[in-house]
Amino acid sequence: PDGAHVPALVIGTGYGGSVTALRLAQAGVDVHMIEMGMAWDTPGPDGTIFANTTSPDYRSYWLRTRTKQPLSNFLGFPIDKDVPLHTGILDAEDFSGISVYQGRGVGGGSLVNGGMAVTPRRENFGGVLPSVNPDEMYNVYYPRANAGLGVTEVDPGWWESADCYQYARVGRKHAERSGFPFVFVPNVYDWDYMKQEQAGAVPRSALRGEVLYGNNHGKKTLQKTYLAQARATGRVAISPLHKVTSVTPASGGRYTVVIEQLNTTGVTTATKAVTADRVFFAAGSVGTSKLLTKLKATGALPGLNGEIGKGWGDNGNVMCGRANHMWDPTGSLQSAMPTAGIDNWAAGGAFAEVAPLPTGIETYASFYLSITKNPNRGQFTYHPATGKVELNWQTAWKQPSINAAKTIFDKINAKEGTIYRTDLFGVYKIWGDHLTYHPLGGVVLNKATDNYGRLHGHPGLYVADGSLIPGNTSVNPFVTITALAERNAERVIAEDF
Ligand code: FAE
Repeated sequence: PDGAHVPALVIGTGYGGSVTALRLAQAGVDVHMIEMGMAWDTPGPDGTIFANTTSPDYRSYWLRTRTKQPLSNFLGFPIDKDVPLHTGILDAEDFSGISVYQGRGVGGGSLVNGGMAVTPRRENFGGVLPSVNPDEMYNVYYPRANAGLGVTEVDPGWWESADCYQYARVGRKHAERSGFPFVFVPNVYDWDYMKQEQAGAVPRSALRGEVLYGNNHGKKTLQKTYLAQARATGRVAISPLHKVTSVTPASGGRYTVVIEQLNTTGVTTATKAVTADRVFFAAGSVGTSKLLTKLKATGALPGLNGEIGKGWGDNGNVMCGRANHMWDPTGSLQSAMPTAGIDNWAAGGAFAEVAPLPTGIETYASFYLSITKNPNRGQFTYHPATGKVELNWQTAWKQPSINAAKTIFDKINAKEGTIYRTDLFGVYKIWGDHLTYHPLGGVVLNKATDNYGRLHGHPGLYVADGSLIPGNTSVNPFVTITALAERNAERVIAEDF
């Protein structure tokens, strides 16, 4: 309520926020989490909490009146459609040269993501978080994060014969015929549940294409892992549909936090101010960067340093599809949870996830999301005339990513005698270079903060999310975000509380 005081306030309920809240609560600290998105705990009129990927509705998008599907076209036809304005689950946030997809709601990105839970290869870690000791990460914090998230591997014997992974087996065959290492990647999906989906014994979720707009069963989101544990301590409260707009110093070393309460059409219905002894920014790379860039530029937090807003990257995301021959069908039943990738990081700077294309029909298409070594970095800046924070990314900055992805797919196409699909992102457009699923950086560790996420210039303010990671993780990012949050929380609790 307005005027309240809390010992620790956490902005955002994604990976960084959930880890921080749990560890603080276990140390005896009362925590209040503020989340701009919805709770996602109540079924809609169709009896399910989340909408299906093939039939987006009012639940699917964050305050848009038309869907913005990552694959905008199929066989040349645009597939987007009108939807009612609603505080839905997937935000396609448009900046000048890029759309940044993010999860909105209690659980953050864990609500909408593919569940791929990948620890970077140790030899690449120096390029991911150069100021962090790899020994402590690989011995302590990566294992702790994987355990907390419920990460497991698919049963390879089942995978070899499951209809829903035919697309992945085709991906393996083509990778191996061109000499690329094909690697299984762990996931947070409940594989026993998926086996029962395949057998027809339970309601389908991953096998109904559920991913982008939420999974009704099977996926271990943060709601089922870290946040469930945090709630069980009795010390963590969560306020959904509340958005933090300002944090300023108050007397006694405390901070005043201004929070807007939203209704489900995004209108502010109340504005509240609370005080907090400590504030943890865990609003995601974009959310935290936007807040801190504005608070620095407007003088609300004058002690922040010149690194705020810098070092933002897209994890080198780029998508493409390939058209297979008729003898390589990828299956009309496709699990929405990916299990594998093609690792050409060392030789070509690309790690390509063999991704599902769960349309429900045979497409003869192989679809890939590549994570690439892209050196380009954007910066957030505040524009006083509009009151908005902008990002200076340019679409052309994806060219290094396209080049890296081509080291894999040009070779596969040459070997197989196949071509790229040109109908998935527009008309005659091969590369999905207009988006990222993996925003990283903007408040980089050991630059804008100390080496444990403490913001410079304002004791008691911390950053705990993907904004700490300088733009690339070489693989899918959430395990690294979780492990870094575990590391930083342990240090901060031991030294500052
Ligand atoms: P995040 O999870 O984004 O949480 C931030 C939270 O803060 C959100 O719930 C926001 O609504 C909330 N928030 C923002 N601003 C405010 C504010 N002002 N006041 C209150 N609340 C606020 O941050 N990663 C993988 O590793 N594997 C995958 O398979 C994978 N697939 C993905 C698929 C899709 C479609 C998308 C969009 C992402 C995917 N990711 C994947 C990325 C992953 O979900 C993302 O890196 C993490 O969720 C980022 O975690 P953070 O804690 O930084």
